[in-house]
Amino acid sequence: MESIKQSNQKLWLGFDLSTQQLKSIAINEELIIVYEAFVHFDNDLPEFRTNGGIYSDAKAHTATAPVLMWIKAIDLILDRLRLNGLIDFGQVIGISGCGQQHGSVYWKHGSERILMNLDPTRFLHEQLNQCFTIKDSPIWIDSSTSVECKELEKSIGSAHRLAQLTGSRAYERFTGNQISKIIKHRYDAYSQTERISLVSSFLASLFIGRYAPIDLSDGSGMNLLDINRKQWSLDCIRAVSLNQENDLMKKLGHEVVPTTQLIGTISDYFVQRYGFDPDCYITAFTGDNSASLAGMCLGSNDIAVSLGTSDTIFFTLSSPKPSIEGHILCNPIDHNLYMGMIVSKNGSRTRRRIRDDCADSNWSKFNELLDSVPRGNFGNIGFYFDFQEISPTIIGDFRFNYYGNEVLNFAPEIEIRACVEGQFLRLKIHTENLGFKTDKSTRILATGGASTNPSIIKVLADVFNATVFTDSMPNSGALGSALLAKYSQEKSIKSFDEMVEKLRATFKIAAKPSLDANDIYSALAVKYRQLEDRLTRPI
Ligand code: ADP
Ligand code: XUL
Repeated sequence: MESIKQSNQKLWLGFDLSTQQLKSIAINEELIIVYEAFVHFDNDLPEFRTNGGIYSDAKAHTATAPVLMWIKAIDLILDRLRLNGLIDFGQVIGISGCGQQHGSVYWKHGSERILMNLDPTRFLHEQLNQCFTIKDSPIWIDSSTSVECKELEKSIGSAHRLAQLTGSRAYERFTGNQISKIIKHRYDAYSQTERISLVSSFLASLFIGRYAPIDLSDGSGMNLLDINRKQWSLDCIRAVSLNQENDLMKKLGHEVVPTTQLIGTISDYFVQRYGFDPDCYITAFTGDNSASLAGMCLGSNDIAVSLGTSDTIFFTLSSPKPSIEGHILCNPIDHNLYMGMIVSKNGSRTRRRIRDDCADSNWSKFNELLDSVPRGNFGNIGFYFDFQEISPTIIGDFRFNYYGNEVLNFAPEIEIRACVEGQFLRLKIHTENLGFKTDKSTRILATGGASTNPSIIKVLADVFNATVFTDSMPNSGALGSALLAKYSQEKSIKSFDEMVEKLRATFKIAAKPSLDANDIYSALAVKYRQLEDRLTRPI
């Protein structure tokens, strides 16, 4: 990162409102990152008392985050960018952003008027604190809507038909099912709602000073969008709204826009308060994984592995085959393409819990112990699910020895390796189930907090038997958003690929698979599948 202030430079800003923090980066015309800032929710906004940015109730399977915390984070990050004096907001040509997928924000009637008339001398959070009918937004970790999922699948015909239509079978965290639960259990709040935003379109709304449309790529994570016709599916909207489809359609905003669409210029609030140019344009905001697809400059044979709060795998697809496992989303860059995605809820947070339990809360010690056990972990396999996993739908810890017998404990070093190997074996198996085959040319591009950890990355290379590349800048969501902001207005560039060609070369080899990796992990994958089947089999 270069932090030298230059006069006359053009900048593009990207934001990422993720689970644990808000991140922002600025790139210049050469796509060099010239500034970045973070607001970590637990540490920087302790008054909200979140744990990892969320409130969760394991018994009720709910997970939420306070909307006002997200708004305070915007106030804070812009002040940090301004007070540091390194960035001249007047140089910003365009802005885009992304957010954790699936989460929903419920704006009270009259809020758009408030958004349009914000007083630049006051903080956003002071002026917007009465704007939400639901103060704690349901987020992607929530898995409390199993009943609504069954109802939606039944109403559309089957899980498979819903997947054909929307790209995914019904998932608890998908916004349509969350909205359905709110209609049933909090109808008062729902009826006072003027607009429902995704986390991404909520953030965009703050920047344009009115309600922002949902984009096609993040919209694909709602079980409400017809991904073939690229418009809302009336059948799904009717099903989740209990036949009040016109009302819900209005609340969602009728229009769903391509991800690279310009949705307006920056609100006067930011012009007056921070000195943005009134012509600074805003490109539609999207989901964090869609923005990461752009930020990682993914080639057609590549797989991106994001090791953030969730572990997520995604790749570009030209002929999608929606199935009841994994997800198909509209592609954020090229609207003729799609993207495939597999998500595991128990990613970094679970590794951190195992680190705290087994390695004195220290990543170096965690790595030392991980490296001290040979590949394959002597045949021991572990499943660690702090949150109910998406697939398989299991919660809790399960440990099996070489003979496949369940045991209560592992030694710390075995526990650590079992956790990391198990997480990556699950991703590998589920990626294969979606029809993706890794071959010799496959590159794994790793990003997210844990991608900076060499021992974890080595296990990733071994389990997938492919070379892992990382970027020196692991915030691919915010970077992708800044790139999409630039691309959306770039008239002289033929393709996104052409624009980011230089960046692609900056990815560095982080780990190569060992010669024996294929043999070891092919055998272990067979065992893992059998144990997973055993755990999910009804008793
Ligand atoms: P998100 O975008 O989902 O908020 P990040 O991509 O920023 O998440 O990653 C944050 C996670 O990365 C944290 O849960 C943290 O435990 C993990 N992390 C940070 N440093 C390391 C490390 N050296 N080794 C493994 N995991 C790490
Ligand atoms: C994707 C998903 C997560 C969140 C994390 O389906 O649920 O990856 O987007 O921010």
